[in-house]
Amino acid sequence: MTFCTISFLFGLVGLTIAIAIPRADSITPVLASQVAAFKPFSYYAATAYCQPATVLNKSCGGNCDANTAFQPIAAGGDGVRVQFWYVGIDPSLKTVIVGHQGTDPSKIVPLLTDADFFLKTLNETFFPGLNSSIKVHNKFADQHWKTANQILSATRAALQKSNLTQVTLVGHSLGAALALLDSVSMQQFLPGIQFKTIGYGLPRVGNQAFADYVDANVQLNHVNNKKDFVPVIPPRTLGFVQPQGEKHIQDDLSWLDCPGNDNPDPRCSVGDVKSFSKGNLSDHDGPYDGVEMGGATCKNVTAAASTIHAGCGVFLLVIAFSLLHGPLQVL
Ligand SMILES: *[C@@H]1O[C@H](CO)[C@@H](O)[C@H](O)[C@H]1NC(C)=O
Ligand SMILES: *[C@@H]1O[C@H](CO)[C@@H](O)[C@H](O)[C@H]1NC(C)=O
Ligand SMILES: *[C@@H]1O[C@H](CO)[C@@H](O)[C@H](O)[C@H]1NC(C)=O
Ligand SMILES: *[C@@H]1O[C@H](CO)[C@@H](O)[C@H](O)[C@H]1NC(C)=O
Ligand SMILES: *[C@@H]1O[C@H](CO)[C@@H](O)[C@H](O)[C@H]1NC(C)=O
Ligand SMILES: CC(=O)N[C@H]1CO[C@H](CO)[C@@H](O)[C@@H]1O
Repeated sequence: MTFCTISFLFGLVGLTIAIAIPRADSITPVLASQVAAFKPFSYYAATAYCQPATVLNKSCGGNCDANTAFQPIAAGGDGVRVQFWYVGIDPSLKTVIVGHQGTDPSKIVPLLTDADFFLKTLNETFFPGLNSSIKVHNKFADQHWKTANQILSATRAALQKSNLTQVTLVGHSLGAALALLDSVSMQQFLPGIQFKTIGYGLPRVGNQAFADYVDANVQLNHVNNKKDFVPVIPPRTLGFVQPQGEKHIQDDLSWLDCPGNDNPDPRCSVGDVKSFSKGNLSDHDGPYDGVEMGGATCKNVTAAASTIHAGCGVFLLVIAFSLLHGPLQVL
């Protein structure tokens, strides 16, 4: 063998190792300034839990008060059959904001609608021209249809009124899943507009083809808090895959950037939460850099909504899932 051949072979081995052991090294800290930049959007995600009327007149409590520049445009949903949503303008952040409510435990119907699911093709009406191999959680898709048209027209109105060219979609839990579906859908109808999506405790929404599409076309960040197990359900064994963009909050409250799909490093959700017994549902609502999600933070909601923790909803969801599908393997 010539020196050249040997070098080449060593090169190949090196390359193979580099490919085989990819991600652990590339996990990097999220800088304090970057963490701080999430905060207004964390307040916006929490705001989506509040009653539309109180979002529209900015009396929803601390989460509304935190974003002083916010100008509401429209809001809707009943929190039972249709998750709350709102659209508004933030001139200081120079973006239109679209917020989606997560699973509110005080509303039993959305809980049950989360329980029995499968992967299905996206509806051509809202996702024109997308490859039919792209599939998502049927219940997320069904929730998305209910508000897609209203939110699209409110977003158009907000863009016109503000003359802005950026839309940021936010949500927590189920709300993060809806924000992600909305971002994929709205891009088809609003060419020339820049979209950003920020999810908190985002569950897996679709299959590998969906994750690939999101990775190529959506500017997504999803923040996972400590041992919250929602980001690792539904399981990969049922064909669900997380898109890229994970930011994982560590036990010491530092944030790490976890590249790739379902990064298995122990500092990222998949590696950190290998099974339900290793997960902690109390982490689902946060705090995300001090911001707590869920209806409990809203002013003037019903007594039930204000006292039950949003995490209970996910717990019931998991119980319902387990009853339907047998014991759940996360990986
Ligand atoms: C905001 O709207 C709610 C619901 O309609 C109403 O009860 C409340 O008085 C309003 N608050 C303000 C400050 O206008
Ligand atoms: C797609 O959504 C539209 C509007 O909601 C609905 O009428 C239609 O039945 C849906 N198509 C499929 C294939 O589910
Ligand atoms: C859809 O995706 C599949 C799998 O990635 C691919 O084989 C197929 O060519 C795609 N179809 C279209 C119309 O792009
Ligand atoms: C709106 O924005 C465009 C470019 O983004 C600019 O050319 C135009 O002057 C703006 N119009 C108003 C009324 O601000
Ligand atoms: C679960 O998380 C909560 C809130 O972060 C914490 O107080 C509790 O000690 C955790 N439980 C376990 C078993 O780690
Ligand atoms: C929107 C709304 O009803 N706001 C009220 C919430 O409750 C406080 C006191 O409990 C009132 O001061 C607000 O006007």
